[in-house]
Amino acid sequence: MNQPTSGLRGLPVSDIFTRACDGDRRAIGRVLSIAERGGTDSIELGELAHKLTGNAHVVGITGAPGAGKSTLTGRLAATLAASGRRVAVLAIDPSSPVTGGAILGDRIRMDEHNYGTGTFIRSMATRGQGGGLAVAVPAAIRILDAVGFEIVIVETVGVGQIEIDIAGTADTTAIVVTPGWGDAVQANKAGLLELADVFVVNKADRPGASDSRRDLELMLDLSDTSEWRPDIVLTVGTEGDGVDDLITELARHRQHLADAGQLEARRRRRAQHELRVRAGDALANRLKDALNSAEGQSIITAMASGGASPASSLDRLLDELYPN
Ligand SMILES: Nc1nc2c(ncn2[C@@H]2O[C@H](COP(=O)(O)OP(=O)(O)OP(=O)(O)O)[C@@H](O)[C@H]2O)c(=O)[nH]1
Ligand SMILES: [Mg+2]
Repeated sequence: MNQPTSGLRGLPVSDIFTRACDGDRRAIGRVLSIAERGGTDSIELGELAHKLTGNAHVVGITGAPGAGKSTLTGRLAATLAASGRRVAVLAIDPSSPVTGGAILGDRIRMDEHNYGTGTFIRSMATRGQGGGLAVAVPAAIRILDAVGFEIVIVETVGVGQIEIDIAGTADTTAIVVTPGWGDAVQANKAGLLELADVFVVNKADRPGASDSRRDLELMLDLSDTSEWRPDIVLTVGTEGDGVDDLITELARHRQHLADAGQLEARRRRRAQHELRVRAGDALANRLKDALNSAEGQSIITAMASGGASPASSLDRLLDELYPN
């Protein structure tokens, strides 16, 4: 527990990873930082981790700001941990830099909720180069899976395409709404309803929770639920009411995925999304180099002066990008 950070300093990546697999929290934190930073260490880490993945149940918790996602995630994690499950939480902050107030605020708030001793919590923010969260989140999930967490909960605010993409690549996605018609409608507009495997009406201690349930049932009646009909769970995050029902529902969905052969399909979707983002990064870097090269500059000059057509300039540029 109180192992000094210096205990890891200078250790090869493979040793830190081994310690992480043994449950050393500092080592887990360190391997996540290595993955986030990118570079050669992260490539080595990726080679070690990927072979050990495929066991964790990845649960996305998403919904409007202030819906009670963190409170609920805390309860969920603590309850799972109390029953002996190894749980990790990735709390994604979409906008603020890593040093920003929101991250710190969330972290303190989460600690206050006492996630239980079996829980590992990590906040992540949009930053760095390239694909940012779209690359960093799957990488972190893979590591948490590899080091032996059975359940990885990813909390995102359900606004913005990146967050929605992240939520959509979980094995099981829970959409959190609060009482009142507006929330469900907003969630619908944001494209969140299609992603839902479980609906949570949190703050069910407030008036209107049963109306929200009815609204959601009506929306579900209008959509295709032949494969799976999401259940609607009422919770009071602050009290823990309904959390056991939510756990049951998450497990039921996971079982459905396994029975229907869908676990594989979801993982393929996650891999495809991540590959697309990574490829986009790699190609963009290559293109930048090609345009900055002497040949690239000459292609630009020729096209700008009217000496070469756009199509022939593109051909030349592609030759520069992919010499055969
Ligand atoms: N009355 C009531 N309040 C709740 C409930 N769950 C959470 N809250 C309160 O709602 C507020 C927001 O809760 P958070 O858990 O921070 O919500 P969040 O969705 O994580 O918020 P962001 O991460 O900022 O989007 C806090 O003041 C909570 O105490 C609930 O079931 N009932
Ligand atoms: Mg939160």
